[in-house]
Amino acid sequence: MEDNAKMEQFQQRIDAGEKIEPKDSMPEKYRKQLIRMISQHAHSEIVGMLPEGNWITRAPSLQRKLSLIAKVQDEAGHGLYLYCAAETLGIDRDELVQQLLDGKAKYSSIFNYPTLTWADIGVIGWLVDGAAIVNQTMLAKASYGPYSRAMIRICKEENFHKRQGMEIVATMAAGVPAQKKMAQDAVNRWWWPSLMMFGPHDSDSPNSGVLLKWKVKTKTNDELRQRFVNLTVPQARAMGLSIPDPNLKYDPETKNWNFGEIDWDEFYQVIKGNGPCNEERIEARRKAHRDGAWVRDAAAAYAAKHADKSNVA
Ligand code: BYC
Repeated sequence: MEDNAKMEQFQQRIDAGEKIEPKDSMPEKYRKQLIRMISQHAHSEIVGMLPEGNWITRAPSLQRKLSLIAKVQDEAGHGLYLYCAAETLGIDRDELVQQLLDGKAKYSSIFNYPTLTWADIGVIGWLVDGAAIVNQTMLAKASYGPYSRAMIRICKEENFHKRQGMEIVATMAAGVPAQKKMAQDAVNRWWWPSLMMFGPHDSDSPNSGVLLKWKVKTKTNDELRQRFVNLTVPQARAMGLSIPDPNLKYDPETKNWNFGEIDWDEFYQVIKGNGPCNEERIEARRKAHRDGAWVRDAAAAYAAKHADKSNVA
């Protein structure tokens, strides 16, 4: 589907707000961009289980443990829907997983930071899932049907995650001074990495142009980052926590909270694989893949046996 007339036809469908479905004709570049983005998103959900999973055995109460286990399981589910959505574009899940294990695939920078205290679990729910909701509510309107539909369900679950996180943070912020200090310390460490989740500035974002043209994205990285800041600053204030940015200032004219500059050197180092936990995260995925080999073998043997029986029938 590369000649001009077909490209024009495709653009008309996009402009008319139609959803593109797996068997529809689509430009090769559209297909490749979606595989890139959806697979990075799927990997993020799977790697994203690790920082929080690290605290399941140390949750401070049975109730906290139950909701954390449920949240981490939800992230696994999100990864699976997203690998399925990527597979509708003609790529095999095994190939995508292998790219992750080989260290060739990107996943969200945020998951390369360590979870040092229990407050980090609250702050991840509040800030990281909060940022994800802002981004994914936009993606629920993406032009590719399977991706947009996966986002609707994922956003519902992310809302629960954000609430459980905020409730942990609010409880600690209203607790004894040591708890409040722990909550503030977690906000100080996670604030800037959360802003990095939205990607580089629009002027430095090589993929945004084509993604906006094809309505995979309907808002830019900077627009979404600003929306997240505007939503989150009042929440922090309501909990008595401060945002670690001396340049944060409300502009009554634009109704935006203006904020300072992100450390882009840090961002690019993390996405190149040099963040504090990149190696540990990939090693944990490799170990899980090795440990799960017998399950894959058993499932394949069962499927082969079942296929033999249905052939006989
Ligand atoms: N981290 O041209 P740009 C969750 C890369 S998980 C790493 O602006 P684009 C959760 C980008 O890929 C939710 N890499 O790209 C789970 C590109 O590299 P390539 C995760 C980043 O695609 C468990 C290059 O930088 N959400 O909620 O237009 C527990 C240039 O960027 C990042 C998603 O995955 C980054 N932060 O925009 C708790 C959302 N930013 O591929 C919570 C889906 C940029 O050209 N993805 N890069 O080599 C998106 O919305 C978009 O892909 C992005 C980037 C906004 C991330």
